[in-house]
Amino acid sequence: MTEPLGLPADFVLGAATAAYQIEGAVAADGRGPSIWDTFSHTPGRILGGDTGDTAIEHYRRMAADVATMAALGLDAYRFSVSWSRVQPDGRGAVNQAGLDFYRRLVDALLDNGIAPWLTLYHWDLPQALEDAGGWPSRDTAHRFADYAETMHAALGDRVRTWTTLNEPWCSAFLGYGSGVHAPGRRDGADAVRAAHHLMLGHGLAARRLPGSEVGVTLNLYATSPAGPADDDAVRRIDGLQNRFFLDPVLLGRYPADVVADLAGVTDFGHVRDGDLATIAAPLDFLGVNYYTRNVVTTDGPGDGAGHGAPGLDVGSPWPGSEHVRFVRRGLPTTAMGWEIDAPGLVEVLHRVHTEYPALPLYVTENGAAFHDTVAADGGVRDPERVAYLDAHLRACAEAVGKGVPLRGYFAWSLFDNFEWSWGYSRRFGLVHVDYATQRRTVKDSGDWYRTTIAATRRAPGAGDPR
Ligand code: PNW
Repeated sequence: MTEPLGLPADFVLGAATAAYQIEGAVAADGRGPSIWDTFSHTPGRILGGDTGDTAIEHYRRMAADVATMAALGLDAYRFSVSWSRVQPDGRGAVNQAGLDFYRRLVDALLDNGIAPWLTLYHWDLPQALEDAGGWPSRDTAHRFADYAETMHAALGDRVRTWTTLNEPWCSAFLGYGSGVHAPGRRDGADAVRAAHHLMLGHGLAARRLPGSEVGVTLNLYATSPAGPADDDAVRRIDGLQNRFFLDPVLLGRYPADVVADLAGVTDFGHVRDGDLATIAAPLDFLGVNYYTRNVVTTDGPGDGAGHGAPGLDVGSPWPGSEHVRFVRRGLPTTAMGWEIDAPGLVEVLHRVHTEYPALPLYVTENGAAFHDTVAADGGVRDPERVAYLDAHLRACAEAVGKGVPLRGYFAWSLFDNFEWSWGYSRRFGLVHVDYATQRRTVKDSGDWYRTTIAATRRAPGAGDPR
């Protein structure tokens, strides 16, 4: 029997996906194009020329996929809504057929005792809104709030937990700064404006989801100096990656040092009176996505951490701090090249809890890519992923033991899927997908997760239910 990991018995254990990475069916039932359709169809943007046109056909296979979730015993499933399925142009009338898909999904989850965790925005902006200026344009924040209200009117009675944005750092700095993500623009000032309007959209949307549990998900990194002279490098990268979002959302202000670092990039003229109060809307939880630690230097070799797949032409996502290098320490890595550093998760959770107002926390993504294959006996042996998940769930238990109000964990990802600029070349799933046949096979890690969930429920004295 799998050892319980020391997690509280009521700790939420789920898994996550995102619409563009799994749904396919990009032209079905009136869906409009998103920036990821345009981007993935632009030559040179995605490794191998892959697109999300078919992905893992979740749109068509939803019922069977929910059955897989039930077989794993998931408490909760974190998914995102494709905005352009619901509002093909990002504004105006609702496309009922698109909305119905999410209604059916939510009903199927509830029928199986799985809590639906709905993310409104996981990077797939309707193309029509990008054509009107995209996230650097203030109007996009208002369109997002309208869309949030539309979704809430439709599903607010059945979905309790709502996340506005997934990883606004990626949307802003990879989408508009380095260009490694859609829409592939490369301008530091646009990236900073995009970040502001994403957060503004979050704050405007939060107040239009009454009666629900509302949060936002940030991708946070532990950040360490490569050497004794690298405190400034840490300050800069922690500033742009972590504090540039944590401070506005939780404290209602931008970090002054980061604003100063960006002096040559933008004068923040896009920030209006009252915006920061809007952005700091009261929240019910913060979602933390954690994958690795950034080790940084300003006086040694390293890479620019453009975060692109190899061979793709991308810029820097670190405006004003392009001179900082990212260093590898020689630790074991995943297939993304990301060093495995579970203590960094404890560090991040503890830091958020101690430096910001107390708030329930959830790890809304954590996981690892490896090059999994189906063995002759039909199974998928992925002991490295089991070890990764085990170490990070133990880190969660350690954080809980330190008094961090961490309430749950979502593995990234439930299924192998379209890994953005890496296409289908990197597999994060607990469930393997054979892309030629769409056959799903639960990996050893999926079996391990199932037994871990069951053991956590049973564990005597695993913690007092709250
Ligand atoms: C997150 N980076 O993406 C996303 O939320 C998922 O959709 C994605 O599949 C998963 O992590 C694995 O990559 C990230 O370069 C992509 O810093 C890139 C970065 C961080 C997160």
